[in-house]
Amino acid sequence: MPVSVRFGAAHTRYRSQVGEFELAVPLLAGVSTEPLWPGVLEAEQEPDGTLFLHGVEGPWRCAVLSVPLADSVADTAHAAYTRLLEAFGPARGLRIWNFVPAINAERDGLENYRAFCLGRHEAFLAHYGPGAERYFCAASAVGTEEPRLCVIALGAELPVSQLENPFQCPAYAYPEQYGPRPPSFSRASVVTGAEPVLYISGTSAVLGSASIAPGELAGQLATTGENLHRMLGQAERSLGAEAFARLRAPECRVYLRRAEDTPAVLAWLERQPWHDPARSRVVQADICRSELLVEIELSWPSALVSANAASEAHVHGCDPL
Ligand code: 3EB
Repeated sequence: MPVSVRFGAAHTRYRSQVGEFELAVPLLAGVSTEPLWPGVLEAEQEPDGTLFLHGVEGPWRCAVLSVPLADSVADTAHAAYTRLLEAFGPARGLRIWNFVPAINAERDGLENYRAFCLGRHEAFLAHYGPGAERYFCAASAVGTEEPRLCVIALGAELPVSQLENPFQCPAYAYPEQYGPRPPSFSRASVVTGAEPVLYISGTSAVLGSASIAPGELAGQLATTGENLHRMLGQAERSLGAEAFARLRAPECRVYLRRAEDTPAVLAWLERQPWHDPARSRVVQADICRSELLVEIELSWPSALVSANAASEAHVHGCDPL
């Protein structure tokens, strides 16, 4: 059974009978679910409260870890990423969604997001060694009220291209003022093919490495829109104009710090050329930098979420569409 993410649950849980991974992230507007995975995910509930889901469909990989917070967010992130990277083996990262507990709160003088970045970065370095940034993929990192770190990861045993935004400093090269270790992600990941897969990372009002229009929604939406536009341009270059033109409307997820900004965001979304209300949701989550109010991601998982349908068609002797 295909698996979707569902927003608006009271706490994190996997409902295998309906194929839904529920997140305790409030839904503010739009569609409550989003397709994640074409097939079955095996679920393991461990004695310490860890929930581990994993699946393989052809070249595609999925691993989900929801872990109770250990002594430090850095250690929790390090352990979770070490496990995920091991689970993926030779598969490349394609898209990682992170939900970090109390993301802007400080513990022992370090903001939880920065502690998360520290643990994540050390785990990537330990796994891949120098040059690990070539393995960073599209990602997002936002807050959650639950005292659990949740990491949802997709990978592929295929060539995955990682794209950057020429108007943004690569996150792995952010200066130290943003934390002791930089964020480990690329601005977009692409798998080319008859049906391409494309994930544009959580995108915010960041130019170079600086936050634009701190605390001001309209200004942040304008810059975020420009960054998304540039990433669409990068994706078009990577896929080629023809394949890019054939992409259907993307899944859109908006993370919003303040619920009261929902009407303004919905009005803005309606003006975006890529916007499809049937594939769009706005959720409440704190953003990794405390001055940021909004983060927006676009996903074209089509080949991935239809992989099962295609392989079933194959088994029954008809050509996949
Ligand atoms: C930024 O551009 C905004 O730490 O994985 C966006 C996407 C952001 C992913 C992450 C952080 C992450 O730096 C924040």
